[in-house]
Amino acid sequence: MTITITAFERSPDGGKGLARDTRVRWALEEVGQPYEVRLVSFRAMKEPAHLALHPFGQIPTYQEGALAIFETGAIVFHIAEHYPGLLPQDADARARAITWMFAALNTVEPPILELGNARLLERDKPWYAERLPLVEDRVRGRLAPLSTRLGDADWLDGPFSAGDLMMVSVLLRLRASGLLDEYPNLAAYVARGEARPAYNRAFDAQLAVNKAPAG
Ligand SMILES: N[C@@H](CCC(=O)N[C@@H](CS)C(=O)NCC(=O)O)C(=O)O
Repeated sequence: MTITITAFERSPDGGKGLARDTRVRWALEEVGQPYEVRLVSFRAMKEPAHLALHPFGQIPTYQEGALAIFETGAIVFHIAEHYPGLLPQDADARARAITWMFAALNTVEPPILELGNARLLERDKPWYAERLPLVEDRVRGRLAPLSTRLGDADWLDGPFSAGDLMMVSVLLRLRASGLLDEYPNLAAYVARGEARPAYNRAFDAQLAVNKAPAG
């Protein structure tokens, strides 16, 4: 069955790979599943046809036969459950890998998004300079324990899993802030993720969309 995902017609990051279709592309590349991409404009994302797929009018979505789902956590979990390569066979190890997916999305990503929003949307506010260090410290509050837990391991719990895919994807959003470099083992962890051939294929595919002449 053909897998179709949606992605921005033009990503606001210009192809840096931070739009969330990259995580889904990466998961599909890791498990070796071909997929098609339907590009959507910001306007189309808010129209009924897309809202039927994604109630919040966002990307990515995922369709496979009669199935239509949204939310990158649910999509990557679905891929990992249905195709081998992203979750261990052992039930306990599998539960721990899933735990890391949730930790990435639910515990680590929120303060990172808050920082991104502050840097992008609040720069002109009179309280920006005063607030920024507070927001950065909330990110450090997640990075420090993550760094301690990772230690000198390559991945969070044994072999690379969907948990690492999600955690690396979330941490990549920090690059512009410089905060990641305060934790050399996390910076190396992210670099290991980025060095995976599947990540590179996913990154190149989204870049090709964003570098294509506007049409
Ligand atoms: N929690 C959602 C977040 C989806 C999301 O924020 N998508 C962004 C692109 S990365 C989007 O569509 N933004 C446009 C908008 O919200 O109007 C997920 O993980 O899929």
